[in-house]
Amino acid sequence: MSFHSMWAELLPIGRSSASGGYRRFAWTGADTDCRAWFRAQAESRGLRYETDRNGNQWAWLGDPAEGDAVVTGSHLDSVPDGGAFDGPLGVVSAFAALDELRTRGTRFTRPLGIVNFGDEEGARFGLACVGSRLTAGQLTREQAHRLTDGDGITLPQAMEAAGQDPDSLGPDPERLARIGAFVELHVEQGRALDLSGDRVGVASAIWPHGRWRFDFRGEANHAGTTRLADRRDPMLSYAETVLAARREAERAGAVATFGKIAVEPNGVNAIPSLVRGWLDSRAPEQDTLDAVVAGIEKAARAYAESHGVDLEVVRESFTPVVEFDHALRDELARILGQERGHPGLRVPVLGTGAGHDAGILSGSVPTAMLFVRNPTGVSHSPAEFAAEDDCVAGVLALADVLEGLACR
Ligand code: HGY
Ligand code: MN
Ligand code: MN
Repeated sequence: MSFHSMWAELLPIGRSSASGGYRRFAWTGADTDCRAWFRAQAESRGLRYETDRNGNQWAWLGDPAEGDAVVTGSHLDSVPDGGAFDGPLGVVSAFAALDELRTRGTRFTRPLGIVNFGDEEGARFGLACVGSRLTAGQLTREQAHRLTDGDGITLPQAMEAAGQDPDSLGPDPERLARIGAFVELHVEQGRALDLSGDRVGVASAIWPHGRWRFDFRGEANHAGTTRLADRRDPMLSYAETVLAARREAERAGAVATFGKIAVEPNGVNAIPSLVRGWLDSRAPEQDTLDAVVAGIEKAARAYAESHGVDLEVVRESFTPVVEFDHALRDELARILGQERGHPGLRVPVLGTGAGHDAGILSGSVPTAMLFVRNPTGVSHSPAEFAAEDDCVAGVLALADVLEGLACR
């Protein structure tokens, strides 16, 4: 099983010595190193390698022009100080599953593709799933060109610096038309499998979710000499809004997180002029999510007004609810049950609040996901973990699924 050696090779790339977490942000040096790793894995297996117009990487066994390809893969980029498994587990498992099928002597009757979608986490430019959204036509070149990182570097500038042409960005319907099924394996970002005692599960749906930027503008002033009554302090409105977000989410059975903040001028002895906070909110249903975000915004406006602060709210990223293809979902469950000699084996089918490239592609291509057990459920953290025997079980499950789909 090649999983262990590939994993060991990829592990050090983009890892922060301070936190032990990863900083594999789009179009940075760490991303370039991950991309070089992907290309080396593809070419060492004699696969046809290509980078598409949106910077996604593809490795092909057979000719995709034949159509009805089975594709698997995920992403290699991370959130700030993210874990080792979110994304990379799906890419490493894809190559390891191919190796397993070659060991079995499997004959493929459909083209097989392995993909690394670029910039899934949106950690640098703020929008999730940039590579897959562009390919699926859910993000235009013009919108992508407007993306800017925290240092004021635009996406085109970052892409050019990494040797990728930003003017080629755009929808790729021809590529998607050649895909008959996309299956993404991913570490579970929750504990459902740990609680059920299963190593692998099949995804049912992804909650609707989005990102909103709250800009609280007040009046910069001296922290030591300005009377409290004379202040227009945006930090107060921000703080009250963070607590309101928690209340609204709890009340609705949703989740809401202010995990990122930017303060100007960000001085210890200066009342801020601007406090910019980013809200991530998700809920099982669309109307619940709408109500939660509306409730948070309403509270924020009341707080801002009470402090003489201006507020602008901008929706920066949004993904509607994803119901994975039922036929493909059930086919995966059948294959996984049958392969284990128990046709009636109940394979866990679970929903998730985490977004994925598979969710973006599900509007264009029959799509499914496999989850691998995460004993703590922790993700987007250096503590993210999956046991090696569970990872190997995931590889074998993916191999069974690919064999069932691509070797009819
Ligand atoms: O935010 C998410 O759910 C995913 O990790 N991009
Ligand atoms: Mn993630
Ligand atoms: Mn992910």
